[in-house]
Amino acid sequence: MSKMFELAKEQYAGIGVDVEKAMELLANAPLSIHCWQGDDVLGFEGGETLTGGIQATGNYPGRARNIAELRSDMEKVLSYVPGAKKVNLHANYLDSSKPVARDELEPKHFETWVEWANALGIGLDFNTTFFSSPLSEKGSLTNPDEGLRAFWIRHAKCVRDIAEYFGRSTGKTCVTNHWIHDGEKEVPIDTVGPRMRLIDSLNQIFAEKKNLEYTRDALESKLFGIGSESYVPGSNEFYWAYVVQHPELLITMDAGHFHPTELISSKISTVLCFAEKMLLHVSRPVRWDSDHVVLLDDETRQIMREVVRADALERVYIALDYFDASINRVIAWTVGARNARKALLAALLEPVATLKKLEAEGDRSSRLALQQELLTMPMGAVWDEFCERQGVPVGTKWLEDAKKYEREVTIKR
Ligand code: RNT
Ligand code: ZN
Repeated sequence: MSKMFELAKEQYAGIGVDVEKAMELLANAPLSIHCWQGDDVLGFEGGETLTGGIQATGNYPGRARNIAELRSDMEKVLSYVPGAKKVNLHANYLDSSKPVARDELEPKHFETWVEWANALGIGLDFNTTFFSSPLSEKGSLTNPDEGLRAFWIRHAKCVRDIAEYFGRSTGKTCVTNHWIHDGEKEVPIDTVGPRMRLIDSLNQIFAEKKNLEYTRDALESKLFGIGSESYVPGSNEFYWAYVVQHPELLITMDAGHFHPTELISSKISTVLCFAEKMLLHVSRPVRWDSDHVVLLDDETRQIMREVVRADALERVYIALDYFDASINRVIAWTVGARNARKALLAALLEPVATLKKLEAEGDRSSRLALQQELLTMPMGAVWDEFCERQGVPVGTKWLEDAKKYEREVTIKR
């Protein structure tokens, strides 16, 4: 144990914070690390373009081109990020030598992922993949063509079966996120029709009840995308209403899916008043849903504070969602994941009971003063100790290793 940590621990104890307890909670709170930062969201169906209103910009060398490369890169990232982890897969990351239609996906196409996850002792999360397909150019679950809409309903059903298999065979609940890119560049005349079709699609997809121990389904809303600037049927109020009517489903809130001045941190407590659980996509929008690497910025910190202050660590699934192709992808991945963890640590190092007491007593001046003092408390020493105990590199050591991996592996691709 470092001297710095000992001193930090004492200083936190002085304001009523149990550092050991905070580190224990941090170690056990799973962080779902998305697979798609490693290959610019392309997946392994052989496609070379990303469509559906999202974009990975940049062409830094070293993109993972196959499953072996992606797993190798992810193993690096996992080794740099302390605490419990899950890996979040998309349905287009199947392992198959032959092409498989998205409505014909089966657990067997993801068997090697389960073996990989089990060898690492981590859980898997999952996602339907509606984007990057010629069959969803005019939409997926809202598609006016009944044949195509039925195709995408079948896709979602396949994904739910695979998710259940993930949960059963890893022993860890698989959280499955559903996001559709459907929407319009201009406001259509009929704004109700697509939404009614979406309701019908969801009703069909979720008609079969799954074992909630193995899998939970979540619906991700969005305000707009590239090419769907004016109208998105799967808006926040749409899914929120649907989820409230179907309490076994969860709402997903992505930090980049609202108006630029709207913050998901301010919405968490409302969701928690009405829903058992929820899913977060921790991301960073810069002027639009740009999916920049997560920083240790005010909003990321506020998101984690809201979760911790509401005592909701067990109720909020925390997943990452960003993709930057303009810098070293392993480093981008790691920076965002470590930042999400650091933000959670900062939240766990708050004297929440004291702050709530001050608030209840009406002492808003002390509440403000204490919060501001907290900002310069020695969290870094606790973070380093946490990394040390979790067996991941301390400080910038991981960066040296990541640069070495770049020189020896990714740059040669
Ligand atoms: C898109 C959504 C969605 C995707 C991933 C790849 O705006 O945020 O979560 O980023 O599914
Ligand atoms: Zn998202």
